[in-house]
Amino acid sequence: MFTTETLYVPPPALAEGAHVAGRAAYDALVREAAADHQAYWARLAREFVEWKRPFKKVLDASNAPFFKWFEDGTLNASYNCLDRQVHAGLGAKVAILFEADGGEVTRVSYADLLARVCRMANMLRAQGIKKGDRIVIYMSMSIDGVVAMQACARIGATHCVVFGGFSAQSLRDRIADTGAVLVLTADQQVRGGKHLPLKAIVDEAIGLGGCEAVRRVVVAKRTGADIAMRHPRDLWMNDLLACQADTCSPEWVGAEHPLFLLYTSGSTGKPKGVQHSTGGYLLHAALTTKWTFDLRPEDMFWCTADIGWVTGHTYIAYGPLALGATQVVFEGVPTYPDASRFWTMIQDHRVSIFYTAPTAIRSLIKAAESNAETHPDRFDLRSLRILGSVGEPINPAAWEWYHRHVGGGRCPIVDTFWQTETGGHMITPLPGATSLVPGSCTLPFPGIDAAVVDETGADVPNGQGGILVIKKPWPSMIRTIWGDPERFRKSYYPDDFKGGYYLAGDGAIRDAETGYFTITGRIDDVLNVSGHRMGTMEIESALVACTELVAEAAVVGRPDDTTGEAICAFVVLKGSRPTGDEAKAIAKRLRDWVGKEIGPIAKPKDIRFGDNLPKTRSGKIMRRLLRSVAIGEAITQDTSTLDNPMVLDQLMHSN
Ligand code: 6R9
Repeated sequence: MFTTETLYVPPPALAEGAHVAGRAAYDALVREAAADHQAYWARLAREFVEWKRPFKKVLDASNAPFFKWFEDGTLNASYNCLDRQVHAGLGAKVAILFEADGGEVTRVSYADLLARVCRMANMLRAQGIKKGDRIVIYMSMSIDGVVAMQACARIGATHCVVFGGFSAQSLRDRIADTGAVLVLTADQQVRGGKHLPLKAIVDEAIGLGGCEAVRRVVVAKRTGADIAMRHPRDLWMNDLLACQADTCSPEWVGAEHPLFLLYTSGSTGKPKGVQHSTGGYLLHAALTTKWTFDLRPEDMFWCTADIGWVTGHTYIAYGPLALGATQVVFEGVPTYPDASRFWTMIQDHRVSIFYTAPTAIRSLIKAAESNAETHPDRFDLRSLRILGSVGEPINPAAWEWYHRHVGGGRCPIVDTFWQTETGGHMITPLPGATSLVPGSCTLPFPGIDAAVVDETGADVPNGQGGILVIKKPWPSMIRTIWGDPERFRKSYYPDDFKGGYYLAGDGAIRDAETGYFTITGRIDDVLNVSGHRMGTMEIESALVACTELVAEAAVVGRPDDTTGEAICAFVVLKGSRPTGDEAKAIAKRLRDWVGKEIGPIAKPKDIRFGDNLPKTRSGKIMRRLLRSVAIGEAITQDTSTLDNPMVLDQLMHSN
C-alpha cells in the first residue's frame, strides 16, 4: 500500500543521537518487551520514577480486567515532577514560560513552581482536604491551573479538571458524580480578547443541585471582574495563599492511588469518569514524553492542548515536568490577534518541539490561504526539530503542509494515537527510529501490544481492516470508571469479546508491507469534532431535554474539511414540521440549548426537521441512512425495511 517514495526516513543526525536511535534500537525494545513484558516495564519504572518505597510486585492480574501495577510501591507525583528537579540542580531552570492571551510573558523556574505548588497544597490542607478527597478544577489555561493539579497530587487529593468550555449542566454532572468537596476556579477566563465567565458558571452548576458535598469554592483572580462571592462558601485564592508556607511535605501514596479522574464521552449515557493511577500513569507520561518527542534538556517544548483534556494532563501537567523540561503554556487561541499566533510564538520563544491537533493545522491552512500575512513561511521557525499531531486522524494533505511549511521539510511529525483511557501514547512514530507515512500513526510504542482483530478476537491479516485492541495490560491504562466498575468492564472488556483484550473503540488497518497502523475511525457512536470526543447519545439526550419543543432526535457525524467531523442532528418537533425562516429560528434555539446543556463544542452544525425519523418496522432509528442523508450522498442502502420512506425526502431537503 505504501510505496517507498511516501516514506520519510528519520534525518540521519537525529537517528544517531536520539533516545531511541534507529529502527534497530526500536526493534530491540519491542523484543525486550515481548520476551518479558513485566521485566521490561519494571526496568523503566525504576528508571523513570523515583519511588519512596520501591515496588516488589510488578503486575497483579488476579482480578482482571482491574489490573494493578507496582501496587506495593509508594511515590508522590508532584515530588517526582518538582522536588526531583530542584534536587538535581535545576531549581533555576525555567519550568513554564506562560504567554497570556494578550501576549504578556511570565517565566516560572522549577524552584518557583515548587514553592507555588507547596503554598497551594498547604492552602488545600488548611481547608481540610485530605488524601482521597476529590477536587474539581474549573480553570482555563494558566500557571495556577497547572499548580492546582500538582498541588492536589502533592497531598494525595484526586483532581478532576473540567474544560472551561463546558456548561453549568456538564460541570454540575461532574461535580456531583465525583462527590467533590472543593472547587478551584477563577473569576473569569480570557480567550481571544474576550472575557468569559467561570465563577458564575460554578455558581449556576452548584445551584442546579446534587453538589451538596462542595464545602468551598476557591477563586483565583484573573480579570478582576466584579463577581458574586457567597459567604462563607467562596474564598479568594490569593487571600488564602498569602499566609501559606512555601514548603509542604508530600503525601506518599500507593502506586494505584487515583491521581485524577477525567470525564470523556462513550457511546451510551453520560460521560464517564476515567480513573487513572499515580505510578503507572506517571511512568508512561514521562517515558512517552521523552521517547516520542526525543526530549532533551535544552528543548523548548510546546503542547497546545488545554489542561481540560487528557493531552493537557499528560503532556503539560505531568510528562514535561517529570523530565525537568522547559515548556510553553498558552492561555489563548491560535487565531488571536490573528492566525499567525502559533508561528509568532514558536519564533519568539524558540520552540523546538511543537505538538498540536490536525483541526488547528487545517484551520491555519485556510487562514494562510486567505491572508498571506499569517502564512508560516513568513516566520523564522528554524528552532523547530520535532512536530506532533494528536486527537484525530491527520489527513495526508494537512500532514504534507505541516511538514513542509511549519517543519521546513526537516522535522519528523509524530502522529500519536492514544485516548483518555490509555493515559499516554499507544501507537506513534519515534522520531529517530521510525520512517513516516503521512496519515499513518505507524507502530506501537515499545511495550504496547496493539493488534487488529475481528469480532471473535482473532488476528486479521495485514491489509485487512478490523478492530483495534491492546492485547496486554500496560501501566498507564484506565483503572476503572469512577463509581461504575461494571460499565468499565462492559465498555473496554466486554464478555462477548474473545481474547480478554482492551477494546479501544476504534477501527484500524495495518499496511501489508510495513505493518504500519492507520486508524480508520471510531466503531461506536462517538464523534470526533475538532479533536473533541462526543457521544451521539449525549447530544440526543440534550436535544430531547428541550421538552417544550423536541419530540425525538437522532444525531450522526459527517466528514468536515476543518473540524474532521461535524454534528448533524435530525429532529422531530412536538408541533408541526417547520420550514423556511421558522426552521432557521428553531434550529438556532436548539443550537443554543445544546450549548447550554453540554457546551458550545457540542452545538450541531446542521439541524434538519422531519415529521418522523427513518425507522425500521421494529422501531429502530436507521442511523446509517441518516449518515448518507447528512453527507448528501445517494441512498444506496436497502430501504425496504423502512417503515416511513417519505421522511427521507423531507430530511434531505429540509435545510
Ligand atoms: C488523546 C486523545 C481519543 C480518540 C481515539 C481516536 C481519536 C486520537 C488519534 C486519533 C487517529 C490519531 N484519535 N489520536 N485518531 N489518529 N493520532 O485525543 O484522547 O479525547 O480520549 O480521544 O481520538 O478515535 O479513540 P481522546
